Amino acid sequence: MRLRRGGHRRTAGPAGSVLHSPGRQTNQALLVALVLAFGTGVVTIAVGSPRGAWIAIGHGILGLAVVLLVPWKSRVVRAGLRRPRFGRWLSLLLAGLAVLTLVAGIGYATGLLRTLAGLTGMWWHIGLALALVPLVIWHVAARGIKRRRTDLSRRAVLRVGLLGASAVGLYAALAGVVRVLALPGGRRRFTGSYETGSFQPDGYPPTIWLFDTVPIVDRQQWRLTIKDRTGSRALTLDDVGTPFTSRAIIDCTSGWYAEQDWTGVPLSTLLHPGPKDRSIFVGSVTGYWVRFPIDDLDRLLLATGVAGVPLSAEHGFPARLVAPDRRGYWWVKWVDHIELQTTPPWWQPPFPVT
Ligand SMILES: Nc1nc2c(c(=O)[nH]1)N[C@H]1C(S)=C(S)[C@@H](COP(=O)(O)O)O[C@H]1N2
Ligand SMILES: [Mo]
Repeated sequence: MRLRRGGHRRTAGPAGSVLHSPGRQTNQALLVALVLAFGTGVVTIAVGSPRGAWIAIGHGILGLAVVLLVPWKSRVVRAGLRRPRFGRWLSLLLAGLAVLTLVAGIGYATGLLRTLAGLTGMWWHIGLALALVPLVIWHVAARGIKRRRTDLSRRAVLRVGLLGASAVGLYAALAGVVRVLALPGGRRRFTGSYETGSFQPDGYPPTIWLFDTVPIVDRQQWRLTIKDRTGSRALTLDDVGTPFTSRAIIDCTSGWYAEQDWTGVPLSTLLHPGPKDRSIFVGSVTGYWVRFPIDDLDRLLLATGVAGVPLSAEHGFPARLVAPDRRGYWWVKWVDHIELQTTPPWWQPPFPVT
């Protein structure tokens, strides 16, 4: 017979109930909180406009619910460690990484851990969370969680409510501490990002999503290929047109944002949509690309300069996209082709893959 979590329910947990298995309930609550924290975390990465702020707040509350479950889970873990089992070290690794993920998340949110080993606390938080995914899947598959009818008892619902309310309370208390102690965390944007190098052409960090390298683009050789209702044409940098200035915030997933005055041309002056066009494909010299809904045409800018000077190579010379209210990974650098397409805007991976 395989031992499952439910197997050692006789170890009394803090709830001290004989009727229920505190271990099993702790495990179930923890799994649900972890899955929801992960889901809201992924969505928070994509949130760029204040309408999505509640997702980031929800992510914080769910993370704190996980924190609140730590004392309960450590009892379960201690009981489990008494019997030698296969995968014990993997489980301990999982526990260690989970704690570090929480430390990095809370450290970055409060401002107590802005950077570590040259990488932002947010970067660590995301990296550790991704490393946890296979471990959690293995752990649940190997140990299992038995479901029982009592799982949805009134008592269980009460406990979940209590946990939720405590997590909200802890979130509010933490926000209060950050404010009273004037910690840097109080100055974050709703996305969780910190201000870095606004209004300076080189004050904000050049950032690569995953695997790109900075291309050195020759000004004379560079062409912007445009495809729209009127056909296809190639523009030189001079053809791109009269600069126009627009103030917008670039906000990167790695946890920084910068407000800048961008100079460039509105995409709507470069492209002429046909009646069936549904998306705007923007591609880089490097192969990096994203697809916008056609309705974004009026908001996008093809920038050639920032803070009064031409873009540097790292920041996208000769031309990069400015996509207000969208996170940094939409702001394609080293743009060399833009096409209006009938393809639906959702026809792309949820995040760029290069
Ligand atoms: N071609 C290309 N464009 C890109 C990226 C990339 O890796 N390749 N990274 C994106 C990400 S994740 C961000 S946050 C911004 C960063 O812009 P910056 O380097 O000017 O700060 O560029 C975006 N544009
Ligand atoms: Mo980014």
